[in-house]
Amino acid sequence: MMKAYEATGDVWKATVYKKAIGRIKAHEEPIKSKEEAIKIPGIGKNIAAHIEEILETGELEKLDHVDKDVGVFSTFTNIWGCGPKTARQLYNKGYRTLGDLSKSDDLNRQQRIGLKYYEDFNTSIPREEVTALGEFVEKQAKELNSSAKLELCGSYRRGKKYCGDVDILMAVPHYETKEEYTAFFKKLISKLEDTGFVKDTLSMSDRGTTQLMYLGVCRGPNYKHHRRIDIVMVPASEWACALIYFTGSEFFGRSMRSLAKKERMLLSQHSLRKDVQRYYKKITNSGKRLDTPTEESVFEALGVPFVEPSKRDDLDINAALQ
Ligand code: DCT
Ligand code: MG
Repeated sequence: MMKAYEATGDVWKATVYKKAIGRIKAHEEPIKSKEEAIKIPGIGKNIAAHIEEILETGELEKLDHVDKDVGVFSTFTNIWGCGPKTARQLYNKGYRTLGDLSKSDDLNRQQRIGLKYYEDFNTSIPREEVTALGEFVEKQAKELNSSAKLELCGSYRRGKKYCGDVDILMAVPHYETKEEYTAFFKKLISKLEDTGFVKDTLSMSDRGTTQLMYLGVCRGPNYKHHRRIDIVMVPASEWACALIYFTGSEFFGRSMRSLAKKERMLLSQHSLRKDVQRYYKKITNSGKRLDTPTEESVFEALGVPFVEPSKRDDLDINAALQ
């Protein structure tokens, strides 16, 4: 249903379903009835009724009425780098299948890579494989600099058994100037290419900030599938705030930033700042940067108890405090 509404451009309804999907995914227990469903925040009467119908009949009749072309749309949006807008454009140009697209000039370089690994990218990664891929990168990094630090983030750090991609955060203590860690990072990526671990590169950027982000495709030495890998390199002083950001969930991160705002602070993937002045949405004084060597120190400065990564899936830190 979410894909259907995305296809028709009904952003509002798509968001309602997206939110519900997130809540259902994060729900620890199997949902066995409409009554159980409706107790979950973010699940309203309508979606609870859909859940009941699926539980009782194994199907959702409303989906049958949804345009068949939605199938094409969702196939296209499952191509890495292809969002709803591109999917609609491709559809309007007459493409209907992945086969059609493979002969087309209408995809950009990244989308062609997305298409090439379509099956693999749409297959989730068992936790053990993420561990092994992380260890491989760590070994290569430590060969370049034995004090290199690496942490697997995202859904992996939140303890999921299956992950959508591999998210790695890296820093080398004492490498604070951008030249130092950029040189290290470039060497590392070349090494990963030379060893045959990295198969394709989607992008490498610094987004004009202190952090470098590599997006690519890798395959472990003893593994069958090609996997999406993101590696982010940060100056050591930004480690803790970057760790909170890349661990997610996106929802949790957003709630932490809004908590900081209430405390007249500013939390980003770079740092935590205090005594921040705002005029409506505009920051008029960016205050003073706090020294936050660890994740714990960030929670402490915000005045909230530390939250284990495994509890950050669907947690709104503001609501948890009340
Ligand atoms: N993130 C965020 N806001 C975004 C995208 C990402 O805060 N718009 C952060 C939180 C999670 C982390 O980056 C990694 O992102 P993903 O890999 O997209 O999410 P994930 O939680 O690791 O889930 P998946 O298993 O699907 O990769
Ligand atoms: Mg991830």
